[in-house]
Amino acid sequence: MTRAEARRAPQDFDRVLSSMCTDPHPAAREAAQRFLATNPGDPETYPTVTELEREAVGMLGDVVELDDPHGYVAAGGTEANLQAVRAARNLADGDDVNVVAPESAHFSFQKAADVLDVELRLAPTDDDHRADVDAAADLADDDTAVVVGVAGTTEYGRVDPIPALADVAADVDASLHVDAAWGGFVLPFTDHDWNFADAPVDTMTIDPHKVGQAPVPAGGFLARDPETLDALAIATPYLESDTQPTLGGTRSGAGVAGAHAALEALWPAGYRETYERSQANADYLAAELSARGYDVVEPELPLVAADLPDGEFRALRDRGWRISRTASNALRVVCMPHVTREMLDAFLADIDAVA
Ligand code: 0PR
Repeated sequence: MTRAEARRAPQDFDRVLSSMCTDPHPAAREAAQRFLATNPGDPETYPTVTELEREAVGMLGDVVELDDPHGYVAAGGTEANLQAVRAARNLADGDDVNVVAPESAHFSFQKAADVLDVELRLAPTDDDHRADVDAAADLADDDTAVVVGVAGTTEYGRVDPIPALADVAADVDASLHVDAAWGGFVLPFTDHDWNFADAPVDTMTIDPHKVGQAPVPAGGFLARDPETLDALAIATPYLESDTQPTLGGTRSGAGVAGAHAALEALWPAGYRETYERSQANADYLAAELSARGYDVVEPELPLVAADLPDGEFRALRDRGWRISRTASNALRVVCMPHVTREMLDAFLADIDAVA
């Protein structure tokens, strides 16, 4: 490769340890390429991709144990979270609504609150980085439109007590949204209570473009009731279809076809295999870091957080490792599908070298 070519080549995943993006499944890559010029935002003109989207939503329903799912393939978790808040706001009585979420909720809820002009009330997390249910209950009131729980937090990979948060929501007649943007493709293979069968969840974010191994952009927005999508629908008079519930107008057919192909190839056996390998890698990294004397947050899902001195963090970045830190400055390593044992051994060898 010439230097000019190298400048235009996407970077590979050899040293990417903190990103929630990953190498797409080959079938998903191929499907995305074929559908690059299609627009699921205009279903009457692009019926093939529209049918793929319907099937993809159906398969997402299988992943989250929802028989008759309503939803669509969004641009990402940010859009899906925003749409969940928007639907809840539109369905709520009164105009002074608020959203109750744990402090660990992704920053997309800040964007949603800002765009939708609703108040975001953040409940503290407990010693193990999970939503504190009593604190959430204290914040919830008659103006609460939606209570949010996270199933697989961005920073620590924790699962909030979803059934207890459902009770908090029910007590104030609010809806319950679960953000499983990252966790949704690993949780089916664990014992956690997180999905539509485990609790009266109203809406969920689950992103094929993260652990789902679909190409970007492919987020997932799912709802139990059709009324949720109705609450988002806007009239589209000059299109052949009458209404549009999505936030985007023209949308990525590549994202839809890629998500469909990834789900078809990997659900459930491929995702299970990925989960088992990633979890084993996370457990291995956590044990190796502990053995070296670092303070490690036990990985409940395939995400390891550990205290690492600033100097070592910077030295590792200088060696090309793509790593990031939590708000409280811990190193976080997300064991995505592309993260192999060999990568982690190379990373540990570099930690030993810079320590
Ligand atoms: N919900 C959760 C739980 C998330 O972790 C994220 C993204 C979102 C929602 C928003 O999803 P979109 O980014 O698809 O809109 N979490 C990652 C993060 O903030 C996003 C990311 C992905 C960051 C790849 C860097 C990166 O290289 O860490």
